[in-house]
Amino acid sequence: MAVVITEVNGSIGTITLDRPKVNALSSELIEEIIAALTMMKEQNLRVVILRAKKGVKVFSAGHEISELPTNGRDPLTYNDPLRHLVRTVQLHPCPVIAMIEGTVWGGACELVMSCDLIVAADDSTLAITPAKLGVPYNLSGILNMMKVADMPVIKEMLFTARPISARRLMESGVFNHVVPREHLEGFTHELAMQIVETSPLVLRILKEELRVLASAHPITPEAYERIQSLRREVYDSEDYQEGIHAFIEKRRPEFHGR
Ligand code: YZS
Repeated sequence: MAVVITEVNGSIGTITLDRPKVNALSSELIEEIIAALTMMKEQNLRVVILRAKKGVKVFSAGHEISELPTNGRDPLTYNDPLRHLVRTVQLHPCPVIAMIEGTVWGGACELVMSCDLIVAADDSTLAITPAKLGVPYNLSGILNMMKVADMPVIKEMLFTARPISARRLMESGVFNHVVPREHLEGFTHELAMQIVETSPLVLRILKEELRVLASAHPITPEAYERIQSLRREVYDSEDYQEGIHAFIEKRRPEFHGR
């Protein structure tokens, strides 16, 4: 059964997440989003809209938690499906607009923050939750979020793991536009139409220039290895196991710092 709905309307492609329950980003869902993006690239579409079904309570609950490893492996390696999806969106040749209704969690926040523009309903929220689940988020993922949110806001989001309102996300530059739910589709379509009227060759190079410049944060091999070793301490810890198991067992985690 397909877990995304793909539509093409003129030069605008729409990818609608349609996985049962809460659109958790399973490898199956991610494969289908990537396949839809590939098809839209081959068709030279000018804008892609990434959305959930109209009226959802949860836009996406983030990484499929049952697919996070509990056998001592790094949960967010370079080849994890979520990492692959984020890179595919960033490298997609035309703008990708995230159109958000409902709540967005964990890795799905990084996904929408890696889109080029975000239009959100006024009651939507983002919650970045690795500290609630015990997951040592990876460096490029943190950088992707730092690129769009002010440092005080990204710190609050990471350190509290609490949902942040659309209003605050708008103020801190994460969201481009916040509109009432009933205007979300129309507003996003208007924005997409403005993009369709521009030069595709220029947009493609502008997007790539911005991606390359925003990612220009060199670190030394020693610093990278130090961070990897600190991350490993986390995914090898009892707290990591506790975070995942507490979610599965539907209880609050008890973290002990070991
Ligand atoms: O009980 P059933 O079988 O119906 O399943 C429940 C949940 O277990 C399931 N579900 C998920 N399954 C896999 N992966 C998920 N991320 C996930 N989230 C939820 O969906 C069914 C409905 O969930 P309920 O909790 O009963 O529904 P509700 O009370 O409406 O609450 C919905 C939310 C989304 C608020 C709640 O399920 C929730 O807090 N989910 C976890 C959100 C989260 O923290 N996601 C982050 C996942 N981790 C990542 O993306 C990163 C790797 S990290 O950890 O670094 O942030």
